Amino acid sequence: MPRRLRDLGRQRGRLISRDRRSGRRQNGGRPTEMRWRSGGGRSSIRFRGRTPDPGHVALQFMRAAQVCDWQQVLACMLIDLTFQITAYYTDIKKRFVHHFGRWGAPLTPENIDLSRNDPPYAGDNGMTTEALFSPGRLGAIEVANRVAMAPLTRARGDMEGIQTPLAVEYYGKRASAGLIISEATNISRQGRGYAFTPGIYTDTQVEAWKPVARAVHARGGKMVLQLWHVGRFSHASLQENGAPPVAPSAIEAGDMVFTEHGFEPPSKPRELETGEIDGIIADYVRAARNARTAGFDGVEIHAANCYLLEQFIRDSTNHRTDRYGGSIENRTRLPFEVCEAVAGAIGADRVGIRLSPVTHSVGATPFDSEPQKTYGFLAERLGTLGLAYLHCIEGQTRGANLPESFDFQALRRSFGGSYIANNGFTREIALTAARSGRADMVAFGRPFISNPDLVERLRQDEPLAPEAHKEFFYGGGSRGYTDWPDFVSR
Ligand code: 8OZ
Repeated sequence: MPRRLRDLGRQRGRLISRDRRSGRRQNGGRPTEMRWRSGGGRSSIRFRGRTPDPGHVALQFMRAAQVCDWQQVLACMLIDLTFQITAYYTDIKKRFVHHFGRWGAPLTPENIDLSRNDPPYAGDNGMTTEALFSPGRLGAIEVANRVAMAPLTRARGDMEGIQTPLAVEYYGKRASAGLIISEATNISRQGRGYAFTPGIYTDTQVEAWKPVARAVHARGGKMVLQLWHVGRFSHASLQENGAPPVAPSAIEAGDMVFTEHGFEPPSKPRELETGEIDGIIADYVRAARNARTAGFDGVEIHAANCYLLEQFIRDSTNHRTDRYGGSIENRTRLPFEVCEAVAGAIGADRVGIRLSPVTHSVGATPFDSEPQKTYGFLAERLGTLGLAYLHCIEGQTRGANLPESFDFQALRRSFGGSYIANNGFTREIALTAARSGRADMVAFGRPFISNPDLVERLRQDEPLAPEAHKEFFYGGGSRGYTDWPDFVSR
């Protein structure tokens, strides 16, 4: 600290920033700790936290004013101001994307999303509303907070695809999530790849879903139904008359599928004829209309985890030569046409889509040869539809998590709309993601199994219940399904 303001010019002091945990100096990025260091190596005022809280800063200056003269205090204020401006400037692009959807969007009144009026960077001090627990909007769906329940297959229905009545209690207890995304739900018998998973293609199935939507709404929650066609990842025993599963190309999947008799290798699929594709799009549209009839707020198109739509996207599983294969435009045509048709049927602002550009699961599926380019193209096209959201599995669902091999923020920018991030988030990472504007919502999966009141636990920083044992994930009854207590009732 220079003794006098005029000494500033003489001393070779500099501002440094260090990472709070490691103590290592940071190059670029926003400082977590700022201090003035003079030639003598003595430091004085420190500001901790990503965005220093103005109250805290003022207090530090007042304390300093008691021991230093006003010139020193003024010097520190100027230095801090420079830091604040620099930090703000670094974030300006993120702020623009937050308020206007995408960087470079024209500044017209229609482009300003007024639902995004919450500050993307809340302070670390808890004085401002924590972004993760603030309300928001995904298209037409208003959400009470930014914690989504990710789709979780629980396989407790019957072989006719009728959802278990226990699902009413199961989903109802989790209604404090800002948005519940249902377990993946078959759009047709042909689209089924797992025993005991529910469907949304018969009237009886729709009736079984109705009390689920009612229970979630009665508790102030929002819920979309995830629409699913597994493509090649199925077994003839799950198909009508033991038919082979369908796929973009007749390439067998790896892994094991879950049939009525346990785990079996997937059956060799047959290649879909071009003329059959309109029928599959119509199945998605019927399923989406049924979901609305059942009372859901919208649908999520499952184009992730190497099921049918992703099998079309990737050149590893799509060797077609018609208009649905070959170029990136052709391979992404089916997911785009599905979204377009479903949006036309129930409104784009009630349709979300889930993608997973860098996962091998399911079916030990090889990546696309150019994931960033292929999925970027798809995201940009989807962006023209005005969908409610893009939901990404950032890395692998089952296996090593390598999100850094793919730029998800670039994908989000290409899409330009609301973004839900998913995969292995902890409370701390989720708070930071919401606060920094990295995601509009964060989807938690497995923690929701054993923590029905996950949102409240995250809000109050209560310890989470240990992850449910795998034996409870799929199949069975209420045990490990509806019997997890809220923390307040323990
Ligand atoms: C786990 C078990 C069965 C299905 C997915 C729908 O991978 C699933 C799923 C997950 O998206």
